[in-house]
Amino acid sequence: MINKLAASELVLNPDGGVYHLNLLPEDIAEKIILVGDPDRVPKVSKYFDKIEIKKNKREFYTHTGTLRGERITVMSTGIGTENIDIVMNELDALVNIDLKEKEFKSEHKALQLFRLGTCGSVNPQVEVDNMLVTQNVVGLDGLLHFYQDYQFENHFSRNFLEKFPYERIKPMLYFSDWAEDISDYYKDAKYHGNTATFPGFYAPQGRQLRLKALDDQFLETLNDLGVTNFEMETSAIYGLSKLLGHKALTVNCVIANRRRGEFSADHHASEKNMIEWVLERIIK
Ligand code: R1P
Ligand code: URA
Repeated sequence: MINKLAASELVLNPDGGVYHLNLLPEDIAEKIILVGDPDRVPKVSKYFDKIEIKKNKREFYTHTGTLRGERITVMSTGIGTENIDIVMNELDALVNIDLKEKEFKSEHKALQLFRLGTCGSVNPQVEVDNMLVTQNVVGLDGLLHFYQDYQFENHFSRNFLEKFPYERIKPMLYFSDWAEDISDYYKDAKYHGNTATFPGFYAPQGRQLRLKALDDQFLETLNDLGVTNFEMETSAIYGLSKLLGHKALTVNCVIANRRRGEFSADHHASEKNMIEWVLERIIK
């Protein structure tokens, strides 16, 4: 007997589309660019030959069109891994669940997901206004603790977990083996690194305005464990992609050098560079 997903579990809109993303299966391409900031969506889609679909709900803005004749989607995720939980599950539902029958499809479809984000570096040598491709990611956000079957191990993760000193934080580590498969495309990125993803921008990333953070040496400690940069989405993108059978790669533009206290003088220009650099490589 086939179990159908209940209306409370796979929530759909009156038009049959997925609840938060407000999209139908035909609204997305297999190649999807994920950006945090909704304002970054038109900055990407302006390079498309044409835009066929524009839809939005809350912070999730989607444009689908063609670039050099190939179908492509750009979507904003807003800030944080809790939004990525929604984005990944609903994107997967669009391709791997029959939304009318509310049943899993027998054939699996793998999406290609590219996060184009911004980040802060914690390695003093990683300079602002350059791009960094994420090889390994340390999830300090906690999302993947709620899923089963999440153990991803490699040399970096074993070393990190052995030496991580903060008992009250439970790291989860992931890596993109796809990043290795397609590294030829990205080998000219200035930096390849190990990203840490956090559930906040201030104390979680060691920033102290009026409140003290956990440890004054937080940035140095994580950098000593091999972390190059901080942001707020990649752990969930890499972890859930692995579990759901999708391919994912994060390219972040470094807009802050935390160890030197520097912020990009023109992060819009760096963002534009990154968009053009990635679009050239995604679709030849
Ligand atoms: C914080 O300012 C936001 O910027 C970074 C962080 O991951 C977080 O989402 O990425 P985006 O520029 O893609 O939003
Ligand atoms: N995004 C982050 O999450 N942290 C930074 O320092 C810069 C961008």
